[in-house]
Amino acid sequence: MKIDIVTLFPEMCRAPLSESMMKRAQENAIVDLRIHNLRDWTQDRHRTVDDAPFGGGQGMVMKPEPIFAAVESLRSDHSKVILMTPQGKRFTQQIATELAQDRHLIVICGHYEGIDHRVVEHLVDLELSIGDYVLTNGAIAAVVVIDAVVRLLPGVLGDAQSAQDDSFSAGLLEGPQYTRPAEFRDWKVPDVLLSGNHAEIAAWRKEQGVKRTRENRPDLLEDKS
Ligand code: 5OB
Repeated sequence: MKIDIVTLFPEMCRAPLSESMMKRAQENAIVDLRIHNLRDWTQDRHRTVDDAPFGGGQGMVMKPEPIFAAVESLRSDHSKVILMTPQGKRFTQQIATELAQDRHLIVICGHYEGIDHRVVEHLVDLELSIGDYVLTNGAIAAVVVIDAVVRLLPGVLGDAQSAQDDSFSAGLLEGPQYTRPAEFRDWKVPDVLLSGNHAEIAAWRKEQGVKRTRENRPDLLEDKS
């Protein structure tokens, strides 16, 4: 998969996308990731990327010209153009799975005040938000989406099964995990996990997953009668 990120803050994306699985995916040529500075597509001496809003109001709006120039220079006929914006559709594991099927993603990161709407109407295929909170700009949101998509690409995860079993893929949260030592500061690991009874362990984990989901994420249980 090819991924182009277009941002005003390339350094905000660089480090998190250069570590761990993202690093290996690039070294193994599973993903070809490029991070671009939107200012490279400006034409004026000041490299202007934003301007005051028509109709008045606070803040600045990102100008359309550099964004159109960037996407038009990067895209081919199988590109999906994504805009990171708080007004977008909420990003989910389902959407990550769908995006993992694409050949080329172009991810545009706006700043929080907004973007000329002609970009949304005439250039963008999909507007994505990562959740209901304010961020200073879309670069960190883009990193979240790219991390979630790239780990699903064939050959990125060591264990093919682990993508399947994760929280959200299963529709429930995972239960608690423990490792050595079996006793730490008087707190013991639940006996069942040391029992060697795999059926009982599986049942316990399922039950704990349901309990945790009910406590922390009741919304995940709601449509399931
Ligand atoms: N807040 N998702 C939640 C977002 C966001 C802010 C963004 C982009 C995606 O840009 C300011």
